[in-house]
Order: sequence, then structure tokens, then C-alpha cells
Amino acid sequence: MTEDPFPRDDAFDTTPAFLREGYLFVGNRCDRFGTDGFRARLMLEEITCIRGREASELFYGGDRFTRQGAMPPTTVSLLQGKESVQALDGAAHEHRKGMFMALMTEDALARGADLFADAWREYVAKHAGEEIVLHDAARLMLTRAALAWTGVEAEDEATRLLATELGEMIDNAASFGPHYIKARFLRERCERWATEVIEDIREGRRSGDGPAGAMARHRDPTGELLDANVVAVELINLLRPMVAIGRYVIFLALELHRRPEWRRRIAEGADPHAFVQEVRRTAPFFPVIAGRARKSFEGMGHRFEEGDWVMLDLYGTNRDARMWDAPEEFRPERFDGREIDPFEMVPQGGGDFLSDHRCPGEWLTIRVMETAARLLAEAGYEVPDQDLGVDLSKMPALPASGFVLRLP
Ligand code: HEM
Ligand code: MYR
Repeated sequence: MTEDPFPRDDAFDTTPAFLREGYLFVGNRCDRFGTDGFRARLMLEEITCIRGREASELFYGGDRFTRQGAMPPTTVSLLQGKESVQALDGAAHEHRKGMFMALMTEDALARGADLFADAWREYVAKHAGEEIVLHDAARLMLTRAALAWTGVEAEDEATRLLATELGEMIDNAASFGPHYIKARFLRERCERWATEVIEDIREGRRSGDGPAGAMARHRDPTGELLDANVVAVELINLLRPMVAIGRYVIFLALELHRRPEWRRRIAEGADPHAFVQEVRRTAPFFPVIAGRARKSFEGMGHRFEEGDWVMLDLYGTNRDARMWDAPEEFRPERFDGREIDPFEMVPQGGGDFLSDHRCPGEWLTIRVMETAARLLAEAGYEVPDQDLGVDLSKMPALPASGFVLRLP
């Protein structure tokens, strides 16, 4: 093999730079080196960072990476959780992932979008004339919709508590210290609640209709029911990310605010799909995803050894100028008549849903966002002066104000 094309960032450790540069960390170094990959030390361990289409095919194209031991344990504990689908590999992963994908029928996607619209209308009617922070409002609406979609009944107070718990898990996915500890405490309470829900379904104290019931009845490849706490973790893996769609709703609102002509067109009935896709392509949401090589292989001219820690730049890949003209510009028209292959747009991961870890909630996310785009465009709210700046060193990022608006 010829010389390794991946240079090394010779900082003793790049953790402070990662925290400082956030979404731009991988891209800044690739740009500086003129490569699509480099090696560095992160959290005192060797890592290989990659970006671009070839990188995304390498990362998502052949079941080469496990997520085990790849993301910081703090992130794993707040997001995917122990023994979840993301912790599995190979046939066991595919079987469990099938449980998630089976939920994503056309009817279920339409129902998810309708439930969000119901929650939106109820909220807007109740708060008419008020100034609201859209981020907080969206979180509550989406928690309501997520509970109804999964088939879990909850009183108003329980819904509010859950909105806070799920929200803290998302906000603090990359936090350490006291913020993490608080979120972790809330996560543990949430897991106890979700375990009780599953036990209640199994013992007939709650209805088993809907996704929560399907998960409670799901059997592993040996025909056994899953432990109630594992089902609880997977139930949270439906509820939490549905609430996370709220962040995309904020970026939708921000882009609609900057583009009154699009707001008008969508309000008049134009299809919001391309606009939604452009928000997903550009919004700073999931910055990177990391994996460990399951076996040694060669790719991008580099030799990856079994166990190597590899990080794919999702944010940078979505802004790669070789795939996207003027990638920094927000241009929904770029999606007109363009087929998107499984590796070029990766805000929620790439590749195949069943055989790899690509997000099973991608279609649902798009459907809810399309509904949100229509509702926002039609709503006739005002946007008072506020700080809409987005700090790219914060992961996940959000406009500083959380998007304040005055409802009609
Ligand atoms: C996995 C992003 C919404 C459920 C993932 C991954 C990303 C992601 C980056 C990891 C891919 C990997 O490990 O390679 C997002 C974003 C969302 C979102 C930005 C926007 C809000 C959803 C929704 C659901 C969901 C709505 C469920 C209804 C999951 C699950 C996994 C996953 C269960 C693990 C899949 C596996 O390991 O095979 N998501 N997601 N996500 N997502 Fe999402
Ligand atoms: C979900 O709830 O699963 C969907 C979205 C949560 C996004 C949170 C992104 C946080 C950043 C992770 C940082 C990884 C650091 C190595």
C-alpha cells in the first residue's frame, strides 16, 4: 500500500478543540489538510475522522462498524441507552431493527403527522395572542403527539414531566458535569416510568394498541419476550427522538422567517418537501457519528484496523461542495427532480435501514416537518426582535432565543 493519505493533527489531544469548534471540528481540519480524513487524539484516544461521500459509503456501506464503545458513555446513556437496537450488530441488530421499521407504515406516518397537527392546533388555540418560545411549545406538542402515536395514555402533568425529561436528554447529549448529572437523573426516572408502562401493557392494565404494545409483544430471535426494561429503553427511543423533531421545527421557522416568499408559497399550498429537505441538510443537529471497525479493511486509501475508532462528519458531509452546489446557501430548489441516494444526505445517518444503523425515524421526521412547515406558514404570527444567532460550538445547536413568536 502507498503512503497513508490521512495526516495527523499533532495536538496532544483535540478534545478542547472539538468542544470549541463543535460542528466545524472535522471540516476545519480536512480543509486545512486538503484531505477527507485525518487522525487525531480525542478524549485521550486515537481516532480517525472522515467526511464526504466516499466516507459515508465506507461508514454506512458494508456493516463495517459497531456502535459499541464508540460514542461517549454519557451520550449513550442519555440517547440510545443500554441494550438498545444501536448496541446490537449483525443478525441480532437486523431483527430488532425490523421491529422499528415495521412501525413505519404509510398509515402510521400519516397518523404521526396528524397527531402533531392536533397538538399544534390545541396549543395555538389555548395561547392565542401570547408571546411564546417555540422551542418549549414544540417540545410539549411533540410529547403529546409522541405519546398518542405510541399508544401510551398520560395525564397533562405526566406529559409535562415527560417533555422535560426527554428534552433534557436531547439538550445534554454532549454535556458533561452537573448538566449531564441532572439529565441522567431525569433519564432514570423516565426509564422507571417506561418500564411500568410496559409491565402494565403486558399485564393488561393498559391498552396494548399501537407501537408500545407491539414492542411489549416483540420476541427476540430465540422466541423470548424482551426484558421489560429493554422494551422501556426502546419505547424511549421512539418518544425522545419524536420530541427532538422540535429542533428541526425551530430551524424550519427560522428559514421561513428569513424567506417570506416561501412562507407565502407554502401557505398557499405549495409542497413543502424540498424546503424540509433543505432544512434537514443544513441544520446543525447530529454533528458526527462514531463507530469501531468490526474487522480490518482498506478504504479511502487508508488501512483501518479492527477496533479502530472512526468518526464520520455528518454535518460536513451534508455540506460537501462536490455533492451540493454552493452548499452554504439555503436553496430548496436544489431538490427539484433530484434523487437522493442513501449516502449523500446523512443528517440521520445513511445506508440501509435494516442492515445498518440509519435512523428508522427518518420518514416520520420528514412527515412531521412537512406538517409543521404548513402550520407555521399558515399561522400568521409575528416575530419580535430577538437573538436568532446559532452558536456552532454548542452541540446540539439552536437559535439563542429558542425562537420567540407572537401568536395571532
Ligand atoms: C438512529 C438522528 C429522529 C429513532 C439515529 C442516528 C442518527 C439519528 C444520526 C444514528 C445513526 C447511526 O448510528 O449511524 C436523528 C435526528 C432526528 C431523529 C437528527 C430528528 C429529530 C428519530 C425519530 C425516531 C428515531 C423520529 C423514532 C421514531 C432512532 C433509533 C435509532 C436512531 C431507534 C437507532 C437505529 C439503529 O441503531 O439501527 N437517529 N433521528 N430517530 N434513531 Fe434517529
Ligand atoms: C435522538 O433523540 O435520538 C435524536 C436527536 C438527538 C440529537 C442530539 C445530538 C447531540 C450531539 C451528539 C454528540 C456526539 C459527540 C461525540
